[in-house]
Amino acid sequence: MQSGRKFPYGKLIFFVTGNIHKFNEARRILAEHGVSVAMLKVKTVEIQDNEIENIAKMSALNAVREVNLPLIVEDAGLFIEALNGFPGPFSSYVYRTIGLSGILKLLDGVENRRAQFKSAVVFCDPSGELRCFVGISNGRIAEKPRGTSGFGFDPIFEPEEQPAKTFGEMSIEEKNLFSHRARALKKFAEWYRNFLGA
Ligand code: ITT
Repeated sequence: MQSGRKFPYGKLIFFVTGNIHKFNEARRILAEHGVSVAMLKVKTVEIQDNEIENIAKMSALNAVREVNLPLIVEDAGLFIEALNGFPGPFSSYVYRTIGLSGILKLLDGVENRRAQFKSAVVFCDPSGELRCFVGISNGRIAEKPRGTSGFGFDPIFEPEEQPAKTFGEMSIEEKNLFSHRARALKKFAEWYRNFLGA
């Protein structure tokens, strides 16, 4: 094992996010894979890029520079096929501005409602290790919002594995069975346990 890989925290990772819903989803999925997680709020400037992987990488590098701890950052977005991938990397801004009703209006009368949630989880540590794990959830945009669980676009996204329900109608455990974030975090956890010599 190389030096710098043995952290005094065991299989603990810091998750830099301001989104408690993301953190709660991550806590459960990572626990299932033997990794503990602590939420860390670090004020970093989020760059704009067409690729969420690049946004997450820059945020992770900046955060490590600030706190000098092994950490993960996640960037996620909703990519709607009929809108050529919009809102994609601008999902957070679009959610805050036009919201669910704005997206539904853009899709009014549109037959193709295929969409994809994508998550990029980036690990970075003070030794300079940088890894990116991507997870995808395919599904469709519902005609109307349903459910009050979760956050963001959850009430209008029906995953293809469980099309009768939106993410907004699911518990965290159920959403984690199909979600982009859970898939990316599972890949991260498997790699991280190995990295730490589990
Ligand atoms: P961070 O502090 O981790 O950056 P954030 O909420 O700003 O939290 P993102 O920058 O990754 O997160 O923004 C992605 C946006 O995409 C988010 O605000 C939601 O509107 C939407 N989104 C991402 N993942 C989602 C999910 O699992 N369910 C619903 N909406 C999601």
